[in-house]
Amino acid sequence: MVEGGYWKIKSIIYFPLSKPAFTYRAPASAPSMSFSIGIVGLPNVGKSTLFKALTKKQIDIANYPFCTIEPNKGIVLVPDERLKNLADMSKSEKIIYTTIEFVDIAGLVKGAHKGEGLGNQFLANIREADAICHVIRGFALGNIIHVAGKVDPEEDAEIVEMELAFSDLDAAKKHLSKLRDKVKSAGAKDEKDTRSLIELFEKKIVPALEQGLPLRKAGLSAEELAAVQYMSFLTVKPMIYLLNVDENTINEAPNLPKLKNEIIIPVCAKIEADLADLNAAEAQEYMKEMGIAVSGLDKIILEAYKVLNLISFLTTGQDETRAWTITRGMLAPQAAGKIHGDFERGFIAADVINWQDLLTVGSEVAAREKGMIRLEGKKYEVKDGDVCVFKFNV
Ligand SMILES: Nc1nc2c(ncn2[C@@H]2O[C@H](COP(=O)(O)OP(=O)(O)OP(=O)(O)O)[C@@H](O)[C@H]2O)c(=O)[nH]1
Ligand SMILES: [Mg+2]
Repeated sequence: MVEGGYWKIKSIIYFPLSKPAFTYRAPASAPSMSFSIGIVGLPNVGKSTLFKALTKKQIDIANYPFCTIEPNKGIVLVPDERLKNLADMSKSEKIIYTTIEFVDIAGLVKGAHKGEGLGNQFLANIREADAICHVIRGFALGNIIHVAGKVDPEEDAEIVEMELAFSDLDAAKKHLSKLRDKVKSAGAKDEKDTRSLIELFEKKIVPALEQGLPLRKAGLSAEELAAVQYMSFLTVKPMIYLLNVDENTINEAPNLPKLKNEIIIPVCAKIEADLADLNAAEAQEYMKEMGIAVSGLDKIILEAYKVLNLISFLTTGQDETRAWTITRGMLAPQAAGKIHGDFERGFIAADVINWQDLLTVGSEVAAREKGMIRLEGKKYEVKDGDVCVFKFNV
């Protein structure tokens, strides 16, 4: 009862009367970090054309939790059929797809590390990327200039690999000299560690890079790689190769050049650009006409998931159905931590059911009645397609 007046409610703020000691629903849409992929290649190979095609449509429809995006960064939703089905079952208000960020940079030329072309400083923009997408020109000369005057995918790829290695070499040498200075100053606490790092740089890292060998192929052990993770070396990152082919040769996969046993994904930036301008039904029709089963974007995402060793687990409820990206092998508490730090810190257990099983039985209640929901603990390794409900207490 309010004396002598009336209530005028301007806004309503909801707050819990007492903090529940035991909650286990995911809060609505905490922003999650995207995995990011940097796009490299020679100039005029179609990097920006592809980048624009990949990110154009997606940005329009995206319900992503980022407000500003720099012009050379684009967020792409990871298509996931499972979400729609689960959202229908749960009558979810919204679907939140997991995302991948693409970063487009200038083209590298031979000698970029010595300042040729635009130099190589712009590589700093992809140092933090999780993987690299290397675009190689496969489309004919026509009126689009090729820096070397001829289309030679193998040689072009080699030039780019070398420039990435030289960029890492530069960083490695600078760091090595710092390490040497450090060990000279007497009484350095971590002298032993520093000396073994110096040895790793001198014996393995610098010699490999001097030969233009990417570090991921330099035979470093997992421990050695972990020891230099803070360097964000470009040539350690997994690489996806894309061959940007003419639209009339997109289906001639057997003619693809062999790149030192690497898997090359053929895409046609031009077709992707056309697809980006169509609605879903038109795009389907166009792809059928061109004889393409999977769009370039889907191919890149599938490959990225493979090389990055990624999987998705799912959450579903009335407010939202959502996919969360994690690394294969991640245990339940860390996976829960992707949703919220508290979920990891106060992890108790997880209710888990495969998405297909849940759909088949039709509802969480029915699944519970049939005893199909498993209670998993801290040691549980989350699987692709697991629908999870985390229980925690902080
Ligand atoms: N015929 C044909 N032309 C293409 C294709 N992809 C891109 N191009 C053309 O090639 C030119 C260069 O494309 P961009 O996407 O700007 O190339 P880029 O790799 O970003 O180049 P830089 O930013 O200079 O390193 C443009 O005129 C594109 O229209 C393709 O698949 N087929
Ligand atoms: Mg460009």
